[in-house]
Amino acid sequence: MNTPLQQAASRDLQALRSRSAAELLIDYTPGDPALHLQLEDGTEIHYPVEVNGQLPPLRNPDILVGENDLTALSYLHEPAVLHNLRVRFVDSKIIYTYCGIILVAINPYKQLPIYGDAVIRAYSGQNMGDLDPHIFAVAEEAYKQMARNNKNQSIIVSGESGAGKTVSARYAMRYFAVVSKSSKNTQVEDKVLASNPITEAIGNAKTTRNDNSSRFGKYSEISFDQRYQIIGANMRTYLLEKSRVVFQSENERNYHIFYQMCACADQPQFKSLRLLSADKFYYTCMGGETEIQGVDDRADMAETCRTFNLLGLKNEFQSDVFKMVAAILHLGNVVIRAVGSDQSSISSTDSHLAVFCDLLEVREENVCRWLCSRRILLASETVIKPQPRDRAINARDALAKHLYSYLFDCIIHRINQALRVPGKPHSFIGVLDIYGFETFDINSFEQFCINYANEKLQQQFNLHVFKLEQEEYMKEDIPWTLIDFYDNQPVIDLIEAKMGILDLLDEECLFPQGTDNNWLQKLYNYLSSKPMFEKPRLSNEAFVIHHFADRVEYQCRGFLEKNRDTLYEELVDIMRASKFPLLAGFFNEEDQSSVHTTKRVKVKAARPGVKPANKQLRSTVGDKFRISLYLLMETLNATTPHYVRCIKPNEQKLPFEYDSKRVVQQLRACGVLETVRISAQSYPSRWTYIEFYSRYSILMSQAELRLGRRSKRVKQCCRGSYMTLISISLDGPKSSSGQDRWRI
Ligand code: AOV
Ligand code: MG
Repeated sequence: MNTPLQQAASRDLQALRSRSAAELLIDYTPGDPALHLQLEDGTEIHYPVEVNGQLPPLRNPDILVGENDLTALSYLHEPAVLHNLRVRFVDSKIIYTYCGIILVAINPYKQLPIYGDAVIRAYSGQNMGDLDPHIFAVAEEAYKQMARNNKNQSIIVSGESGAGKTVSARYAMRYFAVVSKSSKNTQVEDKVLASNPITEAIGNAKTTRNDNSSRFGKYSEISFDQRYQIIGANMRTYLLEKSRVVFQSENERNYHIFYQMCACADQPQFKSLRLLSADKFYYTCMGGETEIQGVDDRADMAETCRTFNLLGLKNEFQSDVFKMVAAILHLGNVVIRAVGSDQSSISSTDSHLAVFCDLLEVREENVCRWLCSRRILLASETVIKPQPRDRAINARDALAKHLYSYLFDCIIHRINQALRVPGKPHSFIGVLDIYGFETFDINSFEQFCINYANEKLQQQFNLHVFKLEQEEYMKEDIPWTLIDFYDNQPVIDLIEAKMGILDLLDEECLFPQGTDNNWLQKLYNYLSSKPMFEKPRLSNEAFVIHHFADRVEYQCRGFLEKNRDTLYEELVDIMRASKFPLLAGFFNEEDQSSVHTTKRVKVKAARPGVKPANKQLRSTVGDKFRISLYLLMETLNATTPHYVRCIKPNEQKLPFEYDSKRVVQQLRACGVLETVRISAQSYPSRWTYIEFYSRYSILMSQAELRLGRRSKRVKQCCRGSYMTLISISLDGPKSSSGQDRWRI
């Protein structure tokens, strides 16, 4: 129970925190049960120590402010971390800081001159702590550890949407390309780098959070030979946001490639595609603005083509790709009219339908017919049932989404072929760049999957950091008790365990009459008692999950359809009968294993006890995603991980603007503060005797100094000085971060 005094104290502490308490000055009279604190802005605060049982966040000595590793701070707490990052970022324009094993990267929203080849050469061969924190230092560390320990490595980049993950991943890959450049096989590094512009053209789009938001996850394995030179690469992609192909919210765009092509509509090689400007196509104009400030779609198209060529993807393949993209745009413009309340039709003179069928070499009357009706199999006969307009539009959009996602997988497959290494590579470094945790005004199945992926990554990180910490103690024979850490297993269970959200969703999808609302009712019935699940007070159409990063409300509408992701059989048959080999291949069962990376994964990864056998027959999107994440974790756990945490410093994308509230929220969410907490709970200071001696020798007595000069006695000397230090420190061996247990 909180007494009024305790409540007041906690209010004061809140006030301190919100006012950047790292800047507080302290004035303390021994024996007084309260501290009289004065903030840097002059405000005085009365802080009862006994009630809280601990000191408020104490200011670090000036010498430590701006320190390039947060765990080196004497007082490890949220305000100090926040303050230190701000001093570096705002005052010194330094975007990188270490936090133990993590590199914290704050998005500067400004081009910085710190990524040139000369900088890469400066980092090459250096130890991580020797130069300023940098993405290149992390890349170098991974490269060095691969060579030294002969072990595969991973660079795991995370952070919320727009924080800078894709940019960081690109720089890491460029680092490897530059340092491992061999004289004879120079093309391969360029090819590996060329995969980025293509995948971004087809898998990135403008969202309200990021003008170049990745709408798929990517794990790029860069392969090396025995001499640690790049010999190829392989990409694994994760769940592309398909719905974007047919729907974009206000101020958002479809995938860049659509706009790049529309911007080049007048070029001779695109003439036959009969493209219009992007504002004339339904699938590219519904978000409003079709252009992005500072982006030249026409120039980007040239870059896309250049990288296609660099990768050696043939002209015929390129024109097939463009044909498919254009066909999708035309399909979106096919007008479907309502005929009464339960039927629909397409005009036989619909020009877009004609172009669509012409490009894809499919029969126009068939497409026209089977978009607007369905075949129903009865016991003794087959009847054709006309479909109402909304169903016909759904069928059209489902076809567009399938075409695009097959095309996406196929391009990734071709890139992988172009980068394939003959035989098994000696070792690899994987760079993981996935979609960041996101929450919008309306969150649906896509956000649910994205946030689920982020939960899995967070757990991988927690376990790794925790494991490392314990290993460290064992190595030095230090007695330790289990430190508790935030474990997000309950949220993961809520999503993926038996009778969890995905399981119930799959079950509902099995019923032909299943609905989003029935499923939601089941969630309410089975999961309401779980602490991480919540039924919103004001809605019967949504559910809330308490994610590690934030609380997110998901609207249930559309979950079933997106999870089933089915296409009418009749339309599949039409596509399969096409004379256009690329298209026919997409719908040909045998070919799909080469196109669909996720499908191959399915059988291998079946986890006993998690999935009823009958679902093996027809896997849902959620189920495939769960399995692909499981495999990703397996891969990551078999490598040595290196973590980069990207931070978005403000919402407005302003250069070097630091919004403390937003930053602290992300630091908490991405595990930086958790790492700090683990460090603070255990041994906050990790110094060698020599380092301790150099810092505190100024406080030592002449006798101690004489002892210390003989290097063998440094240890003994430090022990003595430590006892002196404790007796003169403010409150003995206790610091605000708990017991100050020096490793001496
Ligand atoms: P994300 O990958 O983390 O978001 P990006 O890497 O696309 O975010 O970064 C967003 C934008 O921030 C970039 O387009 C750049 O304009 C800017 N930016 C990021 N890092 C830097 C840097 N080091 N230097 C200069 N500008 C930078 V998402 O993919 O939306 O989760 O799904
Ligand atoms: Mg990205």
